[in-house]
Amino acid sequence: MIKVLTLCIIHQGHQVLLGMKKRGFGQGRWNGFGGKVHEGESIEEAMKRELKEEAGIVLNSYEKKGVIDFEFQGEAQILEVHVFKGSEFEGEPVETEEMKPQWFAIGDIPFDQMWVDDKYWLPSVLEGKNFKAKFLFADEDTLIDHTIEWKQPE
Ligand code: 8OG
Repeated sequence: MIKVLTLCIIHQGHQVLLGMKKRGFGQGRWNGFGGKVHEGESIEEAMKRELKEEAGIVLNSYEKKGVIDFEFQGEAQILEVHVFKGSEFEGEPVETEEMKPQWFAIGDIPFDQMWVDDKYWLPSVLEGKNFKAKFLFADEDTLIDHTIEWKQPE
């Protein structure tokens, strides 16, 4: 079974906007904004809806950067996460029930308080690369294997 999710990292100049996840899957970690794609919704619609719900902002410009398949050993479900990089938006990021937003300088991204896979792909995505990746986890803190294919932006 494949579960389709979105993830959007807002990147402006030398800064990125991340949110501290306050509940649910990934709680206690900094991450981009995103979540499950609902039935009848496109992936891009879901990505924008999640940014509004989780950070209170309306996204005006973005690019698709890649897709990551996450597998947890012993589990049949694959999480297919569609990754976007956003730039222009309307509104001020606000804390919501799910996320507490904060700007980080690119050199100060808190990788040790993020999903362990992020350090493998996020720096290159911020430099402009596109990609497709697979990560196999033993549990939420332990990565067993991964492959990353880098692509030229279309
Ligand atoms: O709806 P929910 O909050 O459960 O969505 C999970 C969010 O977390 C969604 O935006 C996808 C994202 N996500 C994973 N795994 C990983 C990961 O390993 N790294 C990052 N950066 N985000 C992830 O589900």
